[in-house]
Amino acid sequence: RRQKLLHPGKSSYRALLDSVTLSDENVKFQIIHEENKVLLQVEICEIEGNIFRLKIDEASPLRARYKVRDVLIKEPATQRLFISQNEAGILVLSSVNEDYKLQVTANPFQVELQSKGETVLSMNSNGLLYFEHLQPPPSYRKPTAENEEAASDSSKEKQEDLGLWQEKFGSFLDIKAHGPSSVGMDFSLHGYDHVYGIPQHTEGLLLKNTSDGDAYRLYNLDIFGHKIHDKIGIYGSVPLLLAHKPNRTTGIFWLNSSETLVDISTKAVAEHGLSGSAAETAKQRAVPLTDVRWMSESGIIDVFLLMGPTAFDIFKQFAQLTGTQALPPLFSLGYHQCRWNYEDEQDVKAVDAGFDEHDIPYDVIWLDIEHTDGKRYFTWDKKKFQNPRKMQEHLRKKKRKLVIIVDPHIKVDPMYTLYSQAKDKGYFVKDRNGKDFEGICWPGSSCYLDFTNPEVRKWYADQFAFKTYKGSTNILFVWNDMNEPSVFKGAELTMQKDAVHYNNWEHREVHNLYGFYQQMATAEGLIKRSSGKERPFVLTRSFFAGSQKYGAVWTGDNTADWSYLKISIPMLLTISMAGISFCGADVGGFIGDPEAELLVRWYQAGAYQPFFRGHSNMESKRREPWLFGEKNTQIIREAIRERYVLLPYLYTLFYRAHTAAEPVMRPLWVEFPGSIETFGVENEYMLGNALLVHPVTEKEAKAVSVLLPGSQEIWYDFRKFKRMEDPGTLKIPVTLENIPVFQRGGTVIPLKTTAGKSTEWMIDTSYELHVALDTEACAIGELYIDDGHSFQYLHKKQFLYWKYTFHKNFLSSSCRDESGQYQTTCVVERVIVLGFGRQPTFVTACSKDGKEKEVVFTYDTKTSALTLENLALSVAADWKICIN
Ligand code: MIG
Repeated sequence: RRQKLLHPGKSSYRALLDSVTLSDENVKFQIIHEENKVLLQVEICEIEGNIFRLKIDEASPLRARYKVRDVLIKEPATQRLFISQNEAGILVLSSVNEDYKLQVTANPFQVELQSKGETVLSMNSNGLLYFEHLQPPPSYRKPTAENEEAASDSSKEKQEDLGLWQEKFGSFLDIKAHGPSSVGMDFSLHGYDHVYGIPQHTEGLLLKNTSDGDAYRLYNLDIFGHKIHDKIGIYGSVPLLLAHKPNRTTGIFWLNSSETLVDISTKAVAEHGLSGSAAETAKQRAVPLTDVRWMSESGIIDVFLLMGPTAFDIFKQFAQLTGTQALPPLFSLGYHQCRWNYEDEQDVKAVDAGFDEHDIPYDVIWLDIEHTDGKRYFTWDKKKFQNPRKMQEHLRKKKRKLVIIVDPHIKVDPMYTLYSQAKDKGYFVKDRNGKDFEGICWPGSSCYLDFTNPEVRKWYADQFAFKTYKGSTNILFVWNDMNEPSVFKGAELTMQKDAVHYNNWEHREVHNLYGFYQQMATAEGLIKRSSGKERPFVLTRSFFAGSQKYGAVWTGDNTADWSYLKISIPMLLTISMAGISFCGADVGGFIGDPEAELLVRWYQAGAYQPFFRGHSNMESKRREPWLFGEKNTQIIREAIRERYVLLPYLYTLFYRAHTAAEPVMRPLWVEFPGSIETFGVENEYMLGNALLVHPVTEKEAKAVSVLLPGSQEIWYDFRKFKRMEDPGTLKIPVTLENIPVFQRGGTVIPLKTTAGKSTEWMIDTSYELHVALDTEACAIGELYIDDGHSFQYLHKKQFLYWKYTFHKNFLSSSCRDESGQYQTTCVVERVIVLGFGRQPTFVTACSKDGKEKEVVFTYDTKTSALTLENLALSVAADWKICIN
C-alpha cells in the first residue's frame, strides 16, 4: 500500500558520483534521497558467466537489515569492472571483454545495462526505487500489544492505515517490532513482451499484465482448494523472472525472502532514432517494452541480472548461483502411489499386491499423517502399524520403497521426546513476547521448529538416524508437508510475521525460506543416516530458489477437475524454468473424485512429467488404478508401463539437469527460441529436446490441435513411428488409449525393451534405441547409467555416459565421458530407425575389436521404420552398425 503511493515519474534518488570506489570485486557509490536525505549504498558487480549483481542497502542502518543466506551455493566469483566514464553526471562501467556496459545516470538515479550497444534492461527508469530506512519507533509507541487500541491523533491513525508501525489483519495484530522496512524497484525490459517465471501461481505460462488487477504475489501459503487463474501466492516461491524475444533471453533474480509482489506491464513504445532526424522519426516503429516492478516487505535490494543470451544460459546462470537439481534416486522416477491415508499394514500390503495382481509397475507406496501416533512425526500408530519394520521388509522383497510424511509442526506434549528436547534446547520459533510460538495444526497445539537455525537443522537431521527413528529402515524416504508453514487459525493460515527466529530475525524476513530449510535439513538427515552413501528422496510442498538441491516439489492440493489438469502443465513448466526440474502435480487431482476419463487422462499426462504420483484426499473415494473397470485399468497400465520403458531417457535428462542445469520438462519456446508461435504454448511441452508431449485435457476429446514447431524439423509419431506431415499446427485424432507424443527428427531416445514390476526389477532389462532421422538423415542422443541410488557416480566416477550418433547409414555408440566407468552386463537389444528412406540389403554390427556380425532386420515400407533385432551390443562398449 505504501509503495503503491509512489507512481512512475522522476525518482527522488540522486547518485553521488564523487563517492565512487572501485575494487577487484565491485563498484560502490552512494545515492541520496532528495527529501529525507537518507544515504543508500549501491554495490554493482559482474559475476563470471554474464551475470550482474546490484545491491542496495542503507549506508548506515540503525541495525543490520536481513540478507538472505544459504540460498546462494557460494559467494559468486566476481570479475573486475572498468570505469570508462565518470563525468557530466554519468558513470559508465564496462566489463572486461567490453561486451557489456552499465550506464549509471546520477540525476535522477538510473542504471541501464547494454550488451554490445543494445539496451537490454534499465533500472529505476520509472522512478520506483523505494527504500524505507529503519527508524527509531515514534514516541507514542512501545512495541507491545497492549497499546494497540491507543490510537489518538490523526497523523498516527494515518500511519497505522498504512501499516507503518503495526498492522491489523482480521483479528491479528502484527506489531512490526522494527517498523517499516520495505524495498522495491522497477526494471524495464527493452524489446520484450513475453515474460515467464516467478512460481508458484495457478496461472498460465506467460505472465500477464497486472495493471488492472492483482500483482503476482510471492508469499508461501497453504491454500486448500485454491482457485485457478489466480495471482495469490501458494505453497512455494522462486523470485526468478525470465524475459524472452527471438534473439535473446534475460533473467531477473530478486533475492529476497519476505513477502514480495511483482507488477508487470507490457506496452509498445516508439523506438528512438539516434539522430532524431525527420527521416529517422518517420521510420520509428513500435517496439515492445515490459516493466517489472518488484516490491518486498523487508530485507535489502539484492538482484542478479542474468544476461543469457539464451534460455539455456539463463538456466546455467541461475544454477551457478543457487545450485542444480539433485540427481534423484532412480526409484523416485518410477510411479508413486499415495493416499490420505493408507490405513494400516494390511492396507499397505493389499494395495501393494494389487499392483502385482493387475500387472502395473510401481515403486513407492506412501503413508500420510494418519500413520503416526497422534500426529507425532517420527512415531507410528501402534495399532495400525504394529510392525513397521516387517512391513518394510515385505516391501523391500518386492523391490519397492516407502515414503512417510514428516511435517514441521511439533505437538505440544511434554511426553513426546521430540517436543521436550526441542523445547529444552530452545529450538522452536518464538512469538513476539519471547515464548515458544504456539499455533494449531494437525496434532492440536503445536510449536514450530526453527529450521533457519543451523543447529536445529543438524539436530533435526539426526532424528532420521535409524536408531533414533524407531521403525525406519533404508527403504523409507520422506515427504515434508505443511511447511509454508501452515498454521490453522493463523493470519492467512500461516505464522505471524512478528514471530521471532534465530538471531532475532522476524518471521517476515525469512517466511518464504521456511520450507526450503526444512527440506534441506531432511535431505541432510537421509544422507547422514547412510553415512553419506545414499541419495535422499524428499518431497516438499513449500520451496524457494535453490530447493532443487534437496529433492522434489509438487503443486499441492489441486482438484479433480479438467481445468486443474490443464493448468498443471504451465504450472510445472514455470517451476521447471525456475530451476526445479523434479516437480509434479497430484495425478487424479487431490480434492474430489475424478471421473474415470479424467483419471485416465491424468495418468497419461503424469507418465510424461518429472514427478509421477497418484494421490487423493481423505474424503475422496479410493482410486487405485484398477478400480475403474477393466478397460480403464488396461489404459492406465499402459500409461504407467510407457513411463517405465522411458526411464533411461528420463534418467539421462535428470543427469543433464544435475550437471548442466537443463530443465527436464521445458516449454516449446526454450527449444524453438526463434519461433514466435511457440512463445505462448502451454498445452504441450518438450520432455528433453527429443519428445513433444500434448496431454489431452478436454473431456471426450476426439481430436487435439498440436503445434509441431520448427520449419526445418521432422516429427514422428512416438508409438507408430510414422513421419508426420509437414510441421505446423495439425489436427490429431485421439482415442482414450493414449495422448499424442512425438519424437523430433535428429534425436536418439534410449528406452528399456519392457517394463518390470518396479525400477529395481528392471536393472538388467535390455535397452532399445529410437533413432529419429532429421532432414539430413542424421541423429544424436545419449544414455546415462549408474547404480541408481548411491553417490558413487560422484565420488568414484562409477557411471556410464554414452552417446549415439547416426550419420551416413552408420549408427555408432561411443563414450561421451571417458572419466566414468560402471560394471553392467546390459545390452542394447533393439534399434528402430525412424524415417529410413529405403529397404536395406544387409546390416552388420561391428565391435571395437573388429568382430562383425550380421543383423536381423525388418523394414516397414508404410512408415519407413527400420527395426534391427537381437543385437546384444553392450551398453558399455564402442560399436557401430552399418546399414547397406
Ligand atoms: O491440508 O497430510 O497437500 O497432500 O495429503 C491437508 C494431509 C494436509 C496437505 C497436502 C496433502 C496431504 C494432506 N495435507
